[in-house]
Amino acid sequence: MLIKRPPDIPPSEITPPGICRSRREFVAATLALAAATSLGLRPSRAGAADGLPGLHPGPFGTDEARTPLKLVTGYNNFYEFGTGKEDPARRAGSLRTRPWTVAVEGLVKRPATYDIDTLLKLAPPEERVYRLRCVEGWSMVIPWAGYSLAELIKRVEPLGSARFVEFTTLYDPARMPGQRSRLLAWPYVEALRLDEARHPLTLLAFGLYGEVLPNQNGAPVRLVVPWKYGFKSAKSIVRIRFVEQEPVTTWMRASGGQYGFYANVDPEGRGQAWERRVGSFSRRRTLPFNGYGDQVASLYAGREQHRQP
Ligand SMILES: Nc1nc2c(c(=O)[nH]1)N[C@H]1C(S)=C(S)[C@@H](COP(=O)(O)O)O[C@H]1N2
Ligand SMILES: [Mo]
Repeated sequence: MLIKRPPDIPPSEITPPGICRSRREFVAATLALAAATSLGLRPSRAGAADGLPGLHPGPFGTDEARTPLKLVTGYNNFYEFGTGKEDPARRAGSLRTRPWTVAVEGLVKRPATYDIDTLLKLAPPEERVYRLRCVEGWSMVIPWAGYSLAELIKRVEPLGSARFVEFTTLYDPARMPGQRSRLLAWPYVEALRLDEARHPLTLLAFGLYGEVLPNQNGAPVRLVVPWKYGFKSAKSIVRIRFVEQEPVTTWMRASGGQYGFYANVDPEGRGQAWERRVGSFSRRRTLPFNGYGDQVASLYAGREQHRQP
């Protein structure tokens, strides 16, 4: 993703650093992590997970090879802990995820502040193997654990005036060293249209590979929106707010039109035709909606995908 926008550079000139990075650099990083992985690969143990009792296989699975756990937890984007891919794994240990509350507020009949352990038990956890694709041109296949955000949405009963849902990450510069720089407008804010948020694919995730989420992957609770670029999947959420107006998200502020509000995975978009699975060397074509078009394309009927508003 982009780092900084000096005032004299228009947003259209900014390329995310991941795209600028040479192939050699990418391969070297992947190799180093893959070497670290060979001993540490753990299969998912559905149902046996500490802290995720009752985890059972959910819908929307894929048979594709899963990205090894060490890569899932060692190659991350979590700018609150730095911009390097290995920074979150090295630095996110300082994040304390208990006690933790998530305020659900705004245009709802039943606003509530949920303790994280109550939120975790709101619905039975499912294991969902999703592809997640970053605008930087890499992707992973990850067995997430959680339940559809729709389960929470129906409990708080949105008012008829609610059209968007905004997700806010923790603001804690003492523990999130990246927030001490003005790289982005902290806290990180992302948002979905209400129908996107309610779509059964949209996952409120508490774990991966059968275990509670590692801090670097957004503990204790994050979003996973698999048909959109990874940046829409906000980590370490403390607030979910239902609003009428389209929220201004962190990446909209930072990069203007390039990573717009809708920002669905779009192979027609600038430099987005190809991707590389982290841990593998071959490139593959990026699919529209990251391959979830059958489920979600109807949400965007009439909207031109490559002209992200
Ligand atoms: N709070 C917060 N959420 C975030 C980010 C971030 O920097 N801060 N990065 C996003 C981006 S660009 C991606 S690709 C995914 C990466 O998720 P992962 O590291 O678990 O694979 O998290 C997204 N969620
Ligand atoms: Mo990303």
